Amino acid sequence: MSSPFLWGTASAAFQVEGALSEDGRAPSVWDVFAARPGAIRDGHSPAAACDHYHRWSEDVDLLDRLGVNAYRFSIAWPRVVPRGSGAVNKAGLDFYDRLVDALVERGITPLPTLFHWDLPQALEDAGGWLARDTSKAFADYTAVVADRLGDRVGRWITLNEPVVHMAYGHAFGIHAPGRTLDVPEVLRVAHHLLLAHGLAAAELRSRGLEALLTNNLSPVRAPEHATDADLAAGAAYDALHNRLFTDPVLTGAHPDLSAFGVPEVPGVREGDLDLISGSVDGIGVNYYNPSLVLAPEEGSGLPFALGEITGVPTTAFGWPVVPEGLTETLVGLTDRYGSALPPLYVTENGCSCRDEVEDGRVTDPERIAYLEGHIAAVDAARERGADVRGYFVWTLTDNFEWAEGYHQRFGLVHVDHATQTRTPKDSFARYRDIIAARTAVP
Ligand code: PNW
Repeated sequence: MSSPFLWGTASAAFQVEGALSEDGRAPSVWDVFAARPGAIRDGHSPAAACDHYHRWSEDVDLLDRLGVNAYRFSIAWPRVVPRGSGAVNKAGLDFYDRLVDALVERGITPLPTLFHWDLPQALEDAGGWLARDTSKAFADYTAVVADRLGDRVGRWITLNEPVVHMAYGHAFGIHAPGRTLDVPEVLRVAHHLLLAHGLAAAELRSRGLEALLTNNLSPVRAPEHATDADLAAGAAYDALHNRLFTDPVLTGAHPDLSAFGVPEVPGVREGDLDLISGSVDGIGVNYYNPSLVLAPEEGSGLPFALGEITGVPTTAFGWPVVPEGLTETLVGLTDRYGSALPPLYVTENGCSCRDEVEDGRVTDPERIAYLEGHIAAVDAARERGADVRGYFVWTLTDNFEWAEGYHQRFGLVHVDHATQTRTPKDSFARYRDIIAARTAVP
């Protein structure tokens, strides 16, 4: 029997858990970054988030009511190995053990992500992703978690969106750890993330487990009447955003990064690319929107500039709504990588809306339209030959949206952050009905 298509929702530890200093958890780079004045919009604090650490059972009940057969969540490295390497914190592992048991009991397949940006601060202090040792520490932490949960969890995501962590966290400084490195050092970070993935995948596979890598992908759009310079900028952006963390794992080579003025990626040692090559049993695709890429202004320091996609609806975040871009992404991967491409999973897709509770109800027609459009886009991609095995809505509950704090509400469930009251939105019922219709036994 082939395994069923996975219908789920996705979340991340730091965005929902709270309880940042409970049961032996140590600070992550996000705890420290969020405390910097000005780092988070309106100074919102991640301390409580959705209090999922205490309310996880209520959240699993919500998943049960939604009727999903899968749930993507992330494991907080600083809960399990508080200093990043060395001593293991049993209480941290126990938390995820209980969560996995509760999911499995309800027939919900757990899909954990091992790194969703919350690096233990102790590792950051020792060099963070600029240090090769961090990759090794990640593999050791992976082994610890896999040994504990591998009897119930068969499929794992190593890293979430390494390109966003690299660019926002290490080049632009708008995400933790808030660094603004120059291009070669940013690419060194990229290599250590890829190496971490490769080493962790080897740990998982040696235990008979599957390793997936989740990337944020955004198809490149050129402006009308594009010049050669615009097209060259588009190719440079595509190499950096879409291929830097995909080509090495599928083809064993880096994309052409010559536009960035770096002859080769720093830190790559003999054997590294062999380890990274072919290290995935699935590719996770997080899709939000396409990117309009233009030639840069003189002296901008980057070989591309980003424009604004007009003529389509936008989300509360200002992101353009373009469902066809998801079809294009999934079919594009299929065409580009051919037989080297493993199964695909849409591991995040969703939108933030201006959601307010009125008389106990949250009406979110924009989210319903967004989800219907993007699920149809997945169908279209499958009809065109893309081997898509699952779809996960970002996200179950409104949560801590990184530098935006609680301002962006991506949830199917509204959260009143003052009281932690959860109220399923209209989109929750719509997604429940879509899943029910599609998983009904004839
Ligand atoms: C993803 N962009 O982040 C993350 O995986 C989630 O943790 C996050 O909550 C979600 O998408 C919504 O933002 C992104 O600017 C951050 O293209 C930035 C971008 C895309 C995704």
